[in-house]
Amino acid sequence: MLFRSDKLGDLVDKMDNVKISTVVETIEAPVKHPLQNAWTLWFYKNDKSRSWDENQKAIITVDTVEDFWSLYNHIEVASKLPSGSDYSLFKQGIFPDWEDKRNQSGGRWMINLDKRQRSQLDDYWLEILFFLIGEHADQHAHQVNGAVVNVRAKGDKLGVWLADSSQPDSILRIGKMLKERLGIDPGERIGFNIHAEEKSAGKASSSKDRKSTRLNSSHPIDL
Ligand code: MGP
Repeated sequence: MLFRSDKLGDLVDKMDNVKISTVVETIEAPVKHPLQNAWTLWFYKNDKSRSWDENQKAIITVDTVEDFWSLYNHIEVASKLPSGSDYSLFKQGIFPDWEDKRNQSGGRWMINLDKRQRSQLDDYWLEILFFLIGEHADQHAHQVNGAVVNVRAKGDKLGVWLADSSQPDSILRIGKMLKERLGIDPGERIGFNIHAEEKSAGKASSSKDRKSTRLNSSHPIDL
């Protein structure tokens, strides 16, 4: 009898353990919703003692909706970053510079904000992040490599980086989508800059000269 009740006791213990471990498993492995691509967040710290590339730091790569939100909720919003900082979100494996082999033939749509538009910066950036991770460029989504927000005292900038600047149709389509999503007035113009041109202009001239070069010739497409 004693033997039997011991056995029963063991069984009850075992079943209790089974229940507990099943519950723990359910809590530990909630279903996450995968993104079509994995995306890496980069932070650029404006440290004058380092080179531009050295100032780029990869923070984390996310590949689910839940991990994206957890990341977004844990980091400072762009408008609160020190001036001179950038956030970049790029497909995993792409360095956020003109030189990366997946960027070098591409360009970027630039949205330049007036100093007084600082209050809109975080909404614009979040909308762009949705555009990226939600693959909202549809059949042109393969063109979208990433996006950058430049926090600057002179006026913040948002750039959406595309892979191939020789595809005017998809560049225009993406530009139109961006204007619509951000609610940019159709009468307001945004410009597309080709990376290779920006890079060579940067090497050949001062910052002041570079601006006029861009305005005069490096906007093959304006919207
Ligand atoms: P920026 O950070 O894009 O704009 O470029 P900012 O700070 O508003 O300056 P402005 O010149 O547009 O008025 C600042 C500088 O960073 C550039 O002139 C380059 O020297 C360097 N830089 C920027 N980008 C995006 C790159 C890049 O992709 N590769 C390299 N090597 N340097 C870059």
